[in-house]
Amino acid sequence: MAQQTIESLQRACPELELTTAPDLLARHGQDWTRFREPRPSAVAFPKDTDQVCSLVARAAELGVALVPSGGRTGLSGGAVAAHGEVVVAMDRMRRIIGFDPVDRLLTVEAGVVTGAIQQRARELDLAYPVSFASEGSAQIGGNIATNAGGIRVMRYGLTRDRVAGLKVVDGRGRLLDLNRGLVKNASGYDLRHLMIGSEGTLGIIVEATLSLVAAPSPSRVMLLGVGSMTQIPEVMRALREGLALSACEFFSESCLELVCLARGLPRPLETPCPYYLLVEFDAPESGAEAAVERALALFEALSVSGRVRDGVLSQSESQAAGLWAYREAISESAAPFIPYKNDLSVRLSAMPDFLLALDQRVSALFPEATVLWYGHVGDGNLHLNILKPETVETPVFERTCKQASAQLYELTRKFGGSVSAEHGIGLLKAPFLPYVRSDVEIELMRGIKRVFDPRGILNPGKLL
Ligand code: 2HG
Ligand code: ZN
Repeated sequence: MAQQTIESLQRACPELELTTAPDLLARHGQDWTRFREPRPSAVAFPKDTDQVCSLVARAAELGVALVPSGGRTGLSGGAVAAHGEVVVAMDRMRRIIGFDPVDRLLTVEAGVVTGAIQQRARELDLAYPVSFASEGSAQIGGNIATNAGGIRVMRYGLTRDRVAGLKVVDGRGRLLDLNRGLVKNASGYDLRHLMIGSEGTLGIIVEATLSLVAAPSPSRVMLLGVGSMTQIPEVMRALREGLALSACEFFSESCLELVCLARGLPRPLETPCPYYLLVEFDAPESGAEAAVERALALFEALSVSGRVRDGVLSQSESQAAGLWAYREAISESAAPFIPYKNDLSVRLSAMPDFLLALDQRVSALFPEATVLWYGHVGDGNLHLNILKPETVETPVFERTCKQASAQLYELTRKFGGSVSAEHGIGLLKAPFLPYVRSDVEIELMRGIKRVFDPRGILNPGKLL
C-alpha cells in the first residue's frame, strides 16, 4: 500500500496510533495458524470507539482493507493480514466499563482479555463461564466475532448466549448499538446475533455487554481410560445419565504422550489406554458424598462391563486442575509440530457412527502421520489434528491435508455436521464452506455482507 494512503488515514484520524514498525507488522499480521506469511501495511491501535469510526470511514472512502485483530489466538486464519491490509488491533481498548448488579451485566471494551472478564466476574461472586485454553490472551471482541465455545458449552452454551448487547462499527464507519442489554426485544432482525460469529466481515466490535451467571457449585473431575473409539459415546452416555456434567472432553493416547513430554508431566493413570474421557460433574456441598458415590458406582459398572480400563477421581481443587491440564495443554503442545487442524461437529446422536467412519477414513488417508484425536465430545465437537512429519515441507503438507480434508468434509456433510464447530471459517476453511452451507445460504450471506460493508473492506477473503 502506498505511503500516501497510510498518511491519508493518519490525517483523517490524527490522534490514532498507526505504525509500520516491522516487528509490529509481523506480530499483528498473523494468528496462531502458521500457514500464511504476515504482510500487513500498517497496524492501527485505536484507543476509543471514535477513533475506530473515523478510521473505518476513511478506509471505506479510500478502499483500504482492514483486518480486525484481538488476541490472535484463532486457528482458522481469521485475523491473518497477508495482503497489505491495515490491522485494527484492539489492544488499547481494554477498559472494563461497568457492572450492573440488577441486570448482572458487565460492559467491557472489545480488547479486554477473556481471563480478565472471568476474574472480574469472580470478584463479583459471579462467573463468566465461557472457558477455553487460550483464555489468557484471547480478547472478548475476537471471542464474539468467532462465537467462541470451549469446555463448558454443554452447561452454559456458547459466547452467543452471554452477549446481551454489542456496539459495532459497520463498514462505513457508523456506530451500531445493538440490543442494549435487553432480555426481551422483539423489534425485528436481531443484528447483534448476526454480528456474533461474523468473523469481522460485517463490522468491528468495539464494546460488549455480557450477562454473567451464578458462581458454579463445587465440582469433581474424573479421568477415565477407554478401550476403543466406539466405546467413547457409550461411556459418555452413561456418565451423562448418572451425573450432573458441566464438561465432557476426550483425547487419544497420542495427545497424552505429547502433553506429558512437552510439560514434563507424569502419566495420570497406570494403564495406558487408547482414549481418555475427562468429565467434570457437580458435587455441591450438600450432596458431595452422594455425587462421589454415584461416580464411583458408575466407574465400577463401566469397568466390569469392560468399557473403562482405569480411572482417577480428583480429591481436591488442585488435583482437578492437574487433570484438566492433560486436556488443556494439547493444542499448545502440538503447535511446534505444525498441526493441520480440523474442528468438526455432528449431532450427539450421530457421534457413534461418525467416529467409526471418520477413524477408518483417517487411518486410510494418513497411515504414517501422528493423528491427535481430542475435543469437546459432550458437544459433538472433534478436534482432529494431523501432525506434519518432519521430512515434509510445510506447503506440501498443507496441500496434502487440504486434499484429504475434502474427503473428511464430505463425510462430515453426509452425517449432517459442520466443518467448523467453534474455530470459525477464516482463511483456511473458506474454500470448504460449500460443504456445509447451501448455494442459496452463501448467496444470502454475500448479500448481507454487501449491506454492512458495501466497499468490501472488512476482513476481505475471510469466511466468504
Ligand atoms: C481446544 O479445544 C481448542 O483445545 C484448540 O479449541 C483445538 O488446537 C485445536 O485444534
Ligand atoms: Zn476446542
